[in-house]
Amino acid sequence: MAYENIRLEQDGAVATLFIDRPKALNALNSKTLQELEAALNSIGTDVRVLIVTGGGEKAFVAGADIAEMAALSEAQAQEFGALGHRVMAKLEELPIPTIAAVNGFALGGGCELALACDLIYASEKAKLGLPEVGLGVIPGFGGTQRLTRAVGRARAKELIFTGERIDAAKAKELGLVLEVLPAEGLLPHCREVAAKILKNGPLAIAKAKKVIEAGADQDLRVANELERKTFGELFGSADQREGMKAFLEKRPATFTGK
Ligand code: CO8
Repeated sequence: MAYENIRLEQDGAVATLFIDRPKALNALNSKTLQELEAALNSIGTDVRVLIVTGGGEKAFVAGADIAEMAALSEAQAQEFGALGHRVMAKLEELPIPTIAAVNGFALGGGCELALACDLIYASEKAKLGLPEVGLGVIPGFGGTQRLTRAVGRARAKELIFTGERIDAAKAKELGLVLEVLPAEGLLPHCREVAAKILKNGPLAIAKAKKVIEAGADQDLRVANELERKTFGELFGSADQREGMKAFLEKRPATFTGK
């Protein structure tokens, strides 16, 4: 499918989604969010890792589109927020690992897009932040919740109340970003991580992601029960039989995701 503001490329089992509207620093307007929703819905079972990054040199995503938002009525803002939340939830709930390659500004909705990914790597040029209060609003695509879960309440409050932009090194110190890479090394690093993931059982990875996400907001006993049940269920899978057989036969496993 042809998109105007995004690009979805696939190389084997790894897809890369570019938010590609560099003239507006990849700001998320309704059209871009709708295209993102369509692209995420179109991802087939042959894709086993998704990398999300920004087109152009400067930005991952510089936020929701302020020019579009400025004139929204309250009802329209509710709709716009719901669309953004749908996209972030869809991304978060994909049954495959998602990697944000933060190649520049990741502000407001851009930071929230990265936060909806499983892993965040950043280039040395990256700047992250949630500056919404400076515009008289609050983060509206999940930032108040996902940032808080990622870095804790006090740090999230500090970043949200000050609206301060932090560099990649600071973001790593806070645990928001996993690694900081030179700009030219960012996508290759994400692809290396993807290659490591691809060696493992896809069904096991999907289940691990689900258990981590579903368990995170639960009481530890309930969450551990979810793990116990899911662990047992995997013994009904072809991947479990193949993974363990391959180990015993001292050969690499050939997983089918079933
Ligand atoms: N929206 C629209 N256009 C943008 C945005 C944006 N978020 N960011 C940059 N642009 C545009 C600029 O207007 C400019 O356009 P033009 O060339 O036509 O004037 C172009 O991109 C280049 O930007 P700059 O000239 O400003 O580039 P600089 O290098 O000088 O500055 C910055 C880069 C620091 C990133 C600066 O552009 C900036 O501060 N951008 C806005 C950052 C921001 O505040 N983001 C948060 C937006 S609010 C948000 O994301 C809320 C999410 C939830 C919404 C929920 C709704 C219900």
